[in-house]
Amino acid sequence: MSDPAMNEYPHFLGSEIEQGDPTDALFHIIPVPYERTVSYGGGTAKGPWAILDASWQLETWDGKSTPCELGIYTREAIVCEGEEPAVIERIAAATKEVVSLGKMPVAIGGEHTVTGGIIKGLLDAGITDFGVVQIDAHADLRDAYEGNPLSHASVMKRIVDLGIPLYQLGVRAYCEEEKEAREKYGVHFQDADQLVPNNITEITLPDDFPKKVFFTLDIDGMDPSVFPSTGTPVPGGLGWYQTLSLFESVADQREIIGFDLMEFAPIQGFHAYEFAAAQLIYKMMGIVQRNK
Ligand SMILES: [Mn+2]
Repeated sequence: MSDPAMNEYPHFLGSEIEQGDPTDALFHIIPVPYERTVSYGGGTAKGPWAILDASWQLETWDGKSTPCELGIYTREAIVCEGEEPAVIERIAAATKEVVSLGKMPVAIGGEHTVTGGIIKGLLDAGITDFGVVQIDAHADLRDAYEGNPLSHASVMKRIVDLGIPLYQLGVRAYCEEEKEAREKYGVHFQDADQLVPNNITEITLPDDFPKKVFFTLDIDGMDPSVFPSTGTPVPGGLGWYQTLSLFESVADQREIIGFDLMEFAPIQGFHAYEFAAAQLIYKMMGIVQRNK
């Protein structure tokens, strides 16, 4: 990170593109430096700034196409001080605004709790016919964690509670309560112990899975050898190409209505991870572009 004073957030890919009119940009980056319910290591509040800063090192050509041709607008970072429900409301309001413009929210966390706010924003904007596909090391299906129903370990429980269909990929740490929640709510999943040893790079969504998908990427779903820069790393995760291929297989089959990258906690002095996170977001934009 070139400047630890994080008052001003750099615009995504600001070295190459102007921050234009929001109505001209498909992708609306929403930085959410929210960090509250840390279970182990900290630092996710610094994730958005570090990733945006690193995005200045990206090439506009992602190897297959030029995603920034669709326009990238970086919104003001969400103010994350105050009571948790108030912050969730602010995230939801920003998301609703993006969706109401007919644009695509791309949120950068912050802890995974943030995704609950984005989902609320989609619902507030009147979108109800969507499912969520999640990459994560953890199921995040506890009803509450350490007494907190707004914990990052409960974010997917809040989502299935709303009746939203869920497909989990890469999970390798979950408790009995979460196993029961999977059964009760009919959660679809392919865990890391199936995906990684068999190098599975595509999935087939069930026929009755909604046509619109919000894709949430908890960076700890990927292997710590790729991304050690996260609060609760677990070995045996997804690789770089595997993650992108899985995302692409979902984008092939469904309409991506937004995505996020959560739980990235920069490690000072290790720029490789920040750059990798920025590139991952840009490559996901490229996959969206090529599957439109
Ligand atoms: Mn998570």
